[in-house]
Amino acid sequence: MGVSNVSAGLVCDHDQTAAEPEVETTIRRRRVIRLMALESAASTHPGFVRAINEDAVLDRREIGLWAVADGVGGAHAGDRASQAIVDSLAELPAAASGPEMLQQLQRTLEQVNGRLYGEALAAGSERPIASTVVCLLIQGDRFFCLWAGDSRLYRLRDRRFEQISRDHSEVQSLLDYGLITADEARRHPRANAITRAIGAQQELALDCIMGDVEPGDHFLLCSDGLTKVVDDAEIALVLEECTPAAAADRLIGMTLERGAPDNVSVATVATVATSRASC
Ligand SMILES: [Mn+2]
Repeated sequence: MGVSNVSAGLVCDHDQTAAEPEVETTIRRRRVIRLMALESAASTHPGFVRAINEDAVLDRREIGLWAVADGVGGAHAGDRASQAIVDSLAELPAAASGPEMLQQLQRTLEQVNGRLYGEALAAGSERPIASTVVCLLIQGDRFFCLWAGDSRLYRLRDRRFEQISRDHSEVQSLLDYGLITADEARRHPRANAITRAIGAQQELALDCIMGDVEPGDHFLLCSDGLTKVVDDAEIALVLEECTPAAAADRLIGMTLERGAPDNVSVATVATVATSRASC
């Protein structure tokens, strides 16, 4: 179990807004290049209750792309859907810029959506061939999160642990309306009911959040198999104390120790400052 990428990959970004004082005092303002190494790991496990693993994970540190997909449905529809997503993302070429990469990513997910939707339609199946997906794209000092469904992206920064994505689920809607508490949401009988997924509808509606990346950030992508049994405070502590590879193993391990009622997947990404250079 576990695929890990722990060697340093360099992300080079020309950042003209965050010039350091010694750079500004030179006659010709120089561009500051922020060098960050990315460390990452990904792991998935079927758990102890489900017969097959309908989750799939992707770790492409070399192009700054990670994904977790959680297949919906049974009769091998779920695992086919999540695997189709990850297989398509595995072939995504590196693009010249972050926005271009994001566009390619979106297009790829739309294509998979169309394919899976069409397949279920052609088979006359009432059940969709569908899967959630959460993607993290890191390009320079920006990140983009693209998702559909309830697989999540979290970030730990300066000891602040934050859920970046927002679930597309029935319980999230109940939470938004203040009808249930966060604790009730976790134990809700409709906790598995998602409102968006790749392949579920003809038109795909993805959500996207972008933000800055700072050295020392830890990101976690995960399926609900983790968050059903490990709470936020425990996850935050693991990310704070462990390297991405150790954190991925530890989070899967904690889930297994607690009976792993669902398939569980994690991808962990940390940014480490290497140096600042100018040119
Ligand atoms: Mn799940």
